[in-house]
Amino acid sequence: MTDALAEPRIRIDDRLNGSAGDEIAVEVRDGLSRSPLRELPPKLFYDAYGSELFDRITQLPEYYPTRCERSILNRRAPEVVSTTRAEELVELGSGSASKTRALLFAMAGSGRLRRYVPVDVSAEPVERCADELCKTYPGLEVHALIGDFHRDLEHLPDGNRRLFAFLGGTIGNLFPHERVEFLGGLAELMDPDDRLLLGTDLVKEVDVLEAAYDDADGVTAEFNRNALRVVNRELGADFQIERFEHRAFFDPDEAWIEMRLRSLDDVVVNVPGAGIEVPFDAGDEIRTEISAKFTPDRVDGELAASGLALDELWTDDEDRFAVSLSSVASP
Ligand code: SAH
Ligand code: AVI
Repeated sequence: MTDALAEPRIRIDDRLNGSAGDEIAVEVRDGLSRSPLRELPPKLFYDAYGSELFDRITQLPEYYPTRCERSILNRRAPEVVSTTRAEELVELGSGSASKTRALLFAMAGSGRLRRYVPVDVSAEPVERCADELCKTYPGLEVHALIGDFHRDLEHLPDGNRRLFAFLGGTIGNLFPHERVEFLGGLAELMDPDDRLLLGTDLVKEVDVLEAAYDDADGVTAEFNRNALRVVNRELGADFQIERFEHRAFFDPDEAWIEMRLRSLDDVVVNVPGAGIEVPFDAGDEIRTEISAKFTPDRVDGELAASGLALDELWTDDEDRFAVSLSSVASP
């Protein structure tokens, strides 16, 4: 179902359109029935409140990824735009698109900026930034896709010389098999003139990594518990949110951060909308997110395994974060 805001250059294609609840019910039932470790999908963090919390996280002193990626994009945007000659920016998991502005600014400067296509499950930040961007760039069209990037990319509008951007390290929130499937699907969608700009967080000292996911002000803890708040609201569950403790640790074998919620009590949680009752012993945990950390070689390898060829890879001054540019590999 397609919908338009007051501004005629903005088009919002809402693929969730009321169906999000049914899908969440299936995902929550599967995830909370898993043994030995229960699981919830990380997209549950991002209702309007969770998206606001994420924006607060990006400003925390401990959370380096946003600052590092922004420094790379600010420095490299002109080069990205001149080498790709992109006319259209398709951004997956765009959120409030704060770092994307450098790319749009450079595209506008080249005289080629035509359309911005943000894709996100969270409608509020996307609608807000569509309005702002149309005011900033008078000729820009915004075609937003509100949906799940695992499922809804077939609804992307056709386009020419598209720059796909998947920033923030969000690719690391996918499990390895999901990453290859996701990037492979993207490679199939891409034309030879399209490019993928991918942000990946890099492996580094464990204390730096763990502090980024367990900040002193407890914003990340609140963000993590928000998944339970969403399950309570969407599925009528009775999680006592404050009785679940935030945990974040680096797993060196998997090279990922895991975020979990640990029950402080023996309790049975009812989730009527998913048709389940979930028993917890005190100390039992739910995994809510992985956030994989890469090496440049691993980025190259995963792109190649997905049918993409690495053209460039840039890091920030401290080598904490990488942004790569790739294209569809020739057969
Ligand atoms: N790109 C931004 C935001 C990253 S936060 C940045 O770099 O700062 C991750 C974003 O992905 C959120 O806006 C969230 O709503 C969105 N997201 C998470 N899972 C998603 C999914 N399965 N499909 C679509 N969007 C998703
Ligand atoms: C969106 N994603 C890349 C963030 C990350 O760092 O994995 C989500 C996040 N989780 C905790 N803090 C931020």
